[in-house]
Amino acid sequence: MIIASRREFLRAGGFALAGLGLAPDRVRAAAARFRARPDSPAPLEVIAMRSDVAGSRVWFDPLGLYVEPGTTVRWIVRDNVHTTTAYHPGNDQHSLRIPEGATPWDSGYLVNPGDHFEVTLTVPGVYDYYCLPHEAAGMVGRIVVGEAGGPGNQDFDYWVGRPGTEAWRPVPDAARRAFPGVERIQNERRVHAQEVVP
Ligand SMILES: [Cu+2]
Repeated sequence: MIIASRREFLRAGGFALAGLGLAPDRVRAAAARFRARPDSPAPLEVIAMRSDVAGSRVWFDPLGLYVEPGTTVRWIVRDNVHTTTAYHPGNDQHSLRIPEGATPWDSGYLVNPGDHFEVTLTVPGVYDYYCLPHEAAGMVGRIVVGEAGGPGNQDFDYWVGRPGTEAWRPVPDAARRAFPGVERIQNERRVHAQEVVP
């Protein structure tokens, strides 16, 4: 017995569609959409973007996360207005704290509860990111993808004095204090911000 691969099934489906009189370009478009769906969906992790009612305390939850390479991470607004923005010189001269060769991201402002933004992280290493309006308040997060390594695994000032980094901005003090350690993330997989005791 021959088990047809998805591609063969698709080809057969394409002929069937052509037989129904659909224009060839419509068939190609339909085939492309079908191919774009992965055989098994990428694993998905969700990070909530949080705030207390007064807006005086803001945080990512979890703020530390371990994932396997190829995982899609989705940030979703629960309260207040936020961004998720990678530490990368392309993002307003922030220092580089994602792996070399990884694509930086910037969600832009996510303003309504339920607004969300996704990236799929394939390059192993440590990824640090911040919320644009709340970085100075310590709203930052860290994701470890597979093996820890890269600039995000180094101390915050590793780049100081290196040629080409003159315009880079140092990580604010409150953000430095907020990042969970890489080893802790590897051990616990999900690190949550400390609960506020009223
Ligand atoms: Cu924020």
